[in-house]
Order: sequence, then structure tokens, then C-alpha cells
Amino acid sequence: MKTNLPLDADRLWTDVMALADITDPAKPYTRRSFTALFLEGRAWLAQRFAEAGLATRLDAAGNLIGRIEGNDPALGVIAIGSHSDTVPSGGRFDGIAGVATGLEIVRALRDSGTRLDHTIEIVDFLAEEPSEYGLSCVGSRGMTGSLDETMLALTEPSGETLRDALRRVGGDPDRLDRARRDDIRAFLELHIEQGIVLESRFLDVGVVTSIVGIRRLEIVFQGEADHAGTTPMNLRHDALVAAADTVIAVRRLAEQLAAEGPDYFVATVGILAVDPSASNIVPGRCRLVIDARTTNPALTARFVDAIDRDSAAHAAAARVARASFKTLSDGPPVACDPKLREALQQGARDLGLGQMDLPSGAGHDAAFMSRICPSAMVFVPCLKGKSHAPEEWADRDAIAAGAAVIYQAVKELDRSLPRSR
Ligand code: HGY
Ligand code: MN
Ligand code: MN
Repeated sequence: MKTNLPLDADRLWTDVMALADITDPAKPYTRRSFTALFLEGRAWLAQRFAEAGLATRLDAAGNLIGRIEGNDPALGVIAIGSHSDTVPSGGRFDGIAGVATGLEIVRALRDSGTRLDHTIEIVDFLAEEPSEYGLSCVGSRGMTGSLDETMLALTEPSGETLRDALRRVGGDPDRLDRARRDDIRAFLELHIEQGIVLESRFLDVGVVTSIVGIRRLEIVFQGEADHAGTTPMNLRHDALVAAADTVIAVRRLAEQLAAEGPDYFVATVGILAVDPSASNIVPGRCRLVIDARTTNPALTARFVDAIDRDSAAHAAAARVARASFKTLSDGPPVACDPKLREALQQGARDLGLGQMDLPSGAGHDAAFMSRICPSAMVFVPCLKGKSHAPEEWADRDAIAAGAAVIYQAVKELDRSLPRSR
């Protein structure tokens, strides 16, 4: 691991740990998007941005953006960012390390007396994790013109719409056109790998080749709540039985598609809500959400068709209705930009860091940013590949090394990006 990096590893680490401390104390580490805790984290970040000399604003899509003008504003923006929201009982590094990296790079440029020709922006994207409204990457969808009325009408369990929630956290759902950008020339994101490859190969950084496509489906089974003690088995309309059979079908089909190769395929049922959820009531209603990911959209189509067919059959067998079968979100797989990847690879070489190319099985804001500008990512190792859990861990020096690679690439891109549009 290198020590003479062109930025301050301790300052970067201090930011990551300070943001991590803004969590639900009963469920470390939880800072769910749109909550008071999230807004507390946002306020902390905005303060750090201002102290670093960044002009700070919220855009209409609810993204927190810090900006330092370049020597030649006509050249456009080089952006660095990630997200500060977490999954429930998540980790301290997923997203946060990427936002803190942007902040540290701005400070390191200032400390070295370097003013770029391009304007630089640091972005904390709103709600990268799947929110209570059922949608992920809300802010990066908004910045790229991918946040539509159907999505804004999604609601969380108590009924608030995403539209109202966006307004509540400072966005403007009626003026999302103002969030759309055409002046960003490059977007870079640091993220923990959330996998075991870099650690197992004792490598310092991963330069991401592609980001997996993600489809999220919601299925609701509607049966009849009944007395668990007096309702004969042949008269039941048990919604959970249809849901349970569907969960098994998801697992079996995903294992089959993954085994076919060569494409990557995984599917998960991470949400299973039983209603009324009491030990002595036959479940009347069951809602499940499926998260399916692949590098090959043709496999998604096969998976969805099969689960559509199977879940209807399981509903009929359990004598319940399949009340809804809908797509909550559907993002295609994305290739990272070759020129930006080369700048990152060169940065790692210049710093004497061990590196490899590798794909991302996790979704990221960079996948949406690639719709409006060249985008690329650097992964840093995390302990045992663990993520989306409190045990998530990344070493101080590992994060600093990844940040230094982006720092090097930003300076290179400032020189080499096309100057005419
Ligand atoms: O779910 C994901 O892949 C990311 O961590 N939001
Ligand atoms: Mn995550
Ligand atoms: Mn993340």
C-alpha cells in the first residue's frame, strides 16, 4: 500500500467516520433517504462542502452539489460523486466513501494550489439505495432525465408520494427539467467493491468495466384472512403459500440461468410483506419484491416471462388472486467509458498500485450518469467482500489509494478531454 499519496488519508477517513456516526443508533448503520437522519447527514455534508470552498446547492432532483469554477467555464464540468443514504442496517462505506472522496480531492487540489481548467462538481445523489417508495437512484435518474411521472407517483407504506417526498427534501418535482445536465464532460465514482475479488487477490483498486442491469418486480397476492384454528385446509385462501412458492421459483430459475453461463445472473426476494402477519390468522395478503440482475437483458426477459407464468400458477394453486405483477424499475447493463478507464488505469500505474479490471454486480449512480456523459468507477477492497451489513469495512489507506487514483485521473482528464464541442 502506498503512503505518499497526493491527498490526506486521515482527513478523508475522518469524514467517512463522522458521516457514519449520523445513524439510527438502534440499527447501525442506517440513514435512509428522505428521513430526518438523512437530512442531518446532508446538512453535515453541505457544511463540509462550504468549508472546502465549494458553492453548494440542491438541484431540482434533490442532489446536493458542490462546485468550484474552472479557469475556462466553457469547458464544462468534471463531476465526482456517489450517495450518502444507506440500506437498513447497512454499512459505513457504501456510497459515503465516494462522496467523501470527491470532497478530499477538492481539498487536495486546493492545498496543491491547482485550479483545473474544467469546473469540478462533487455530487451526493439523492436516494441511490432502493427507497421506501420502491425506487433507487432517484437523484441520478433526475439528473439524466430518467425520473418520470409514474415513478413520482410511487408511494411509501403510509401513502406519501415520491413527488411529495422530493419536494420535502428540497427538490422541485415540477421543474425536473432544471436538473437535467448537458455540461458534464466526465463522471467518476469511487465505491467499495462489495465483493471479495480485490481482497482475495491483494490488489489495491479495481477499474470497473461494466455495471449490471437491474430489474425490480413487485407481485401482490390477495387471498382471504381467516381464523388459523377453525378454517379447514381445503377452504383456505392463503396468500403466503403462493408467495412462498414464488420465492422458491425465483431461486431455482436464477440458479438455472446463472449456471447456463457465460452471462452473470442473480435474483433475490428481499422484501416479503405478510398481512395481517399474526400467528393465528391465515395470511390474507402478501407483497414481494424481486431484484434481478444480469449482464444480458435477454436473460431478464426470459426470467420475467417465467416468473409471470409461475406466480400466476402458484396463485391459482393456492386459490388466491395475483392482484398485481408490475415492474418497479428496469435499468439496462452499462459499459464504463474506455477513455476514463484508461485514465484511471494510468493513475493507478503512476501511483504504483496493484489493479485489475472487474465488472460490478452492484448498481450505482454511475450507471445513470453514463446516459449523459462518459462515466467510470474505481473499486476499493472491502473486508471479506461484505456489504449492506454493519460488518462492512474498508481500510483507511485503501480508500485513500482509490481516491488518489481518481485525483490523478481528474488532473489527466482536465488536460486531455476534448476542448471543442
Ligand atoms: O443494490 C445495489 O446494488 C446498490 O448497493 N444500491
Ligand atoms: Mn448499496
Ligand atoms: Mn452504493
